[in-house]
Amino acid sequence: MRIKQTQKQELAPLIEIPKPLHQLTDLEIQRKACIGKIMTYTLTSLTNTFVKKGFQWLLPIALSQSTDPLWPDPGASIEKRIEVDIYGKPVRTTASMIIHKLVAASTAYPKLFILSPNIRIEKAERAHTGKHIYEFTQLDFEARDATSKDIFALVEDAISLLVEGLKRDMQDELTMLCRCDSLKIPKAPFKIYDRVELEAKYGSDWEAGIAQDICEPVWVTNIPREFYDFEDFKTGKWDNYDLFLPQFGEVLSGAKREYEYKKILTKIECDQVKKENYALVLNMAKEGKLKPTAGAGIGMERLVGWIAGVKHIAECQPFPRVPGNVNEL
Ligand code: ASN
Repeated sequence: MRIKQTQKQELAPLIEIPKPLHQLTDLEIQRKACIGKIMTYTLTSLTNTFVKKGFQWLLPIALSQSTDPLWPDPGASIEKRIEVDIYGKPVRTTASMIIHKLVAASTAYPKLFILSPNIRIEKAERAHTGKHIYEFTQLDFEARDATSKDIFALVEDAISLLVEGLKRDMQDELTMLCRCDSLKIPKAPFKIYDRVELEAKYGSDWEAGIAQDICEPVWVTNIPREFYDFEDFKTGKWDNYDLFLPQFGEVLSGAKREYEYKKILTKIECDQVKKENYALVLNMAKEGKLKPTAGAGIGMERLVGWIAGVKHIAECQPFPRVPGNVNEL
């Protein structure tokens, strides 16, 4: 069963907008430096974990004919999609590298990850939610023949190792950020909720509900959204997942992927997404060259925001990208 999504209204709590670097006081610069060190540690730890587990590190791209449609998506709030012409062809700025991941994981890179800048021009009314920025970085990864369970285990391991390391090696920084005691090493396996049970409990704004109620990371599965996530047409269940963090909500989204031509075509048509933007993936699927994969992307600013206990995730950016706020840098 396919569900038509509509965009959600949001009641945003007023969270102060982080200032650009040149306006910070001495104390604020110290805090910014601590968050920067936590970001460096986090990037090092996660990329080491992926490399050790046999993932290839790919470099990101910024302009492409095909990018993530970000539709239908229960959390969508895209004000503008950036499209420019180069060499007489239209290209879009990267919304996520999901399409590239599917092709790469099906061909030369069976296990891959990319630190990928994603541009999503969120509505300006999201400036004060504390969890939206219009440019962010994902650690986006994909593995051929992996299942959702494999991805859960991989992510749980990576995050537990990271927090364990931070608590061992970054005590001064965590103390300065008042997170030394409150940051706990999450216990694997993380709890798993079905989106249907959360809707029954919290209603349509289940994402905010669960983020407020949890004290540690939890999985949410079965979320109707973009065509590339696997959907069982018989049961209407989606084999996909989000990882939710206290306060910040979704820090990771991913799925087992569709790879069968007919299913992908049906879903693209039903979503009214432009078929011509996904011709390459459709052709590969038609020729049986698209392989079963699973993967996800971790939002680095939200992850570090949770670790550092920030109010607004733009505090984790050297050059804040707050919706509606364009700075010189
Ligand atoms: N990175 C996500 C995934 O792997 C896609 C996204 O960010 N929209 O499913």
